[in-house]
Amino acid sequence: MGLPESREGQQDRLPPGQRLQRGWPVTHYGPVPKFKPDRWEFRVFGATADGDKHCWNHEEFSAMPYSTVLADLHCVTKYSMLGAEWGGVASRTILELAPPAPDVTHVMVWAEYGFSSNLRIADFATEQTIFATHKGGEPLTAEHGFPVRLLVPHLYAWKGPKWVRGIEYMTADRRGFWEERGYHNIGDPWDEQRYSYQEVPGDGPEL
Ligand SMILES: Nc1nc2c(c(=O)[nH]1)N[C@H]1C(S)=C(S)[C@@H](COP(=O)(O)O)O[C@H]1N2
Ligand SMILES: [Mo]
Repeated sequence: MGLPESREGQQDRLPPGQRLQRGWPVTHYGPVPKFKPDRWEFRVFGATADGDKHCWNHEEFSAMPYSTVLADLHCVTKYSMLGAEWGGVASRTILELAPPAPDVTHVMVWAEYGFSSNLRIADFATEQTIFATHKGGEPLTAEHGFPVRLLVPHLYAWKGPKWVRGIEYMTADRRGFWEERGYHNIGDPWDEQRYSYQEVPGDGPEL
């Protein structure tokens, strides 16, 4: 009989050391922030092409072009969720609306309570990278990152902050929250880049 049709082909989409997760667990550090629509804004700052900061309030952000992607989520604690449909604003849309200066190499993604994660600009700019507001056509719930969370499907999921508030364009790399606390600076699940002690020179700034 083999695997049910829906699970066929899923095994080779699982990075090494990961197992399939049924359902959708909640994983994060710290409390779930309360969404305050009148105080919320999405901010692009740092080394922008025009030197200005770009801000959108929640209404403006919600009116941005809406994209969907089918994407996997790999948690470094070894579970993976495959093939969910995520909807929201593509990172490429943000890159077009608020372009980085030519010498930008990295992006820091900032979330509520100062949570952050750093990405190489090329990892940020993939077609699959999305500031998700919806999953499976439904708005995200508070614990999964409402109103906006990032998804970078080709990297471990801590690289996708929930409750995102903006991005900072950087001309040199800097470690984000988990990257300063023992997790790998790049975080490629296919290479099992889980912990910072696995880094080789060039993977990230000195710890
Ligand atoms: N703000 C914030 N975002 C976060 C985290 C966190 O601690 N804080 N944890 C990350 C980790 S480790 C994972 S696996 C995913 C889990 O997303 P989920 O709770 O929607 O499944 O969120 C990521 N985003
Ligand atoms: Mo995770």
